[in-house]
Amino acid sequence: MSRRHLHYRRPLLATLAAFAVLAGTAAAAPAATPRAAPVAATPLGALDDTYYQDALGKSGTALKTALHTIISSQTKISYSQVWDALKNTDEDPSNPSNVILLYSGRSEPKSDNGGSVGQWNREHVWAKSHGDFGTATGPGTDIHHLRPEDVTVNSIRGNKDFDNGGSAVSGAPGSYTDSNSFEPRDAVKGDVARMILYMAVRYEGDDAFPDLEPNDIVSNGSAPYIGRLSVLKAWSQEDPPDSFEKRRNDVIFDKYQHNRNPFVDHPEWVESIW
Ligand SMILES: [Ca+2]
Ligand SMILES: [Ca+2]
Repeated sequence: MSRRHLHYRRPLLATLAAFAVLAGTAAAAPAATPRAAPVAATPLGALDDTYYQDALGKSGTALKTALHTIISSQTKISYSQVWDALKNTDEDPSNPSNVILLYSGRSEPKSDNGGSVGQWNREHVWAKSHGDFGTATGPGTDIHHLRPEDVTVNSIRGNKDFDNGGSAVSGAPGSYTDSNSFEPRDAVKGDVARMILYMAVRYEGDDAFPDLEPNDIVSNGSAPYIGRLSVLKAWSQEDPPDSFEKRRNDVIFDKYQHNRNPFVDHPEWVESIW
């Protein structure tokens, strides 16, 4: 029995599933440790046997297609409901009155949301102009890629693609930007990559919204693409999912959208698809 199996009460089915997974090839990632406002983390083995059962054993396009079907089954929330959801998903584990701002890394009172300088607002990590999906219920309200951010820093990131390099960003230590790209601080580089790649799999053009895809350029403008894929893949490797990111995925799954970011659960699927 690996150590992670000692941390959680498991339903019988999940316990049985764990043996199947241990006998198989699934990577046994360490389970997330619930922090503030804990949710019962779902053991990866149980997820593999249930949520991901139609994806296991697949790779490349077949894996992407299977994951698209799985994660497209979801509850959708409105743009106004996003405020309250982010106050839970991005809660500061050291201070339940605050949220952590994605690029700034600052702990900011939950109540200080709004549009004024010094407040936090709703950052679309997949910039909403890339595909021009706006804030109608859909990709523009999908909290898998919506994060609290300082109003001014959010504006500096704007709709830039992601890439390494540039000048230091005031108010976001460790972040850099130039005329056409933005580099987030190291601690969230992988988070950003996995959010972008979630969006690419979730939105395939079979609903009222565009087919979002990563590519390897910057200056994508309003095209439904975000770059640079080679950099995002490196970021995902350099910054694997931590307990904050895993808890966030669990909270979205348990309380809001009831779908998951597969790349938080199985980061190795990034390389399998791209
Ligand atoms: Ca991270
Ligand atoms: Ca897509």
